[in-house]
Amino acid sequence: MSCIFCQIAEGIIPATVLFKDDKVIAFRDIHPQAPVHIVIIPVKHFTNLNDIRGDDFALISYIFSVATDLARSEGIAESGYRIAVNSGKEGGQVVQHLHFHLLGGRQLSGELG
Ligand code: D5M
Repeated sequence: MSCIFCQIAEGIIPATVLFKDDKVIAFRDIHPQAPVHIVIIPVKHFTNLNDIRGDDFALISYIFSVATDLARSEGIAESGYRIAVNSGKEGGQVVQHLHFHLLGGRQLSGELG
């Protein structure tokens, strides 16, 4: 198994895990870009958003519910936060396992590109 995030989901590579169930795992980003920087992934391997079809969109909705719960538990819900997905090469995706970034705890720039 070469996918680093699959290995985190399997517990082979250590991570600071904040949430885990049979569908989703959330852990602290190893190179945080903000005081709160959490990576949220589906346990099932999808390379990026292009792999999401039909029933899988329910899983994306669930990931958003996990993310907003984490924003509350991390204390950034009221001050504000960003949920971002880099999908594909020009989207800036480095790790080829679909993931969502939850960022907050500082004033984020308006610049998305
Ligand atoms: O972002 C990939 C993100 O994954 C990047 O912010 C670093 C993070 N990362 C990479 N390896 C690890 C491990 N082992 N633990 C925690 N976080 C990790 P992308 O959207 O692909 O550019």
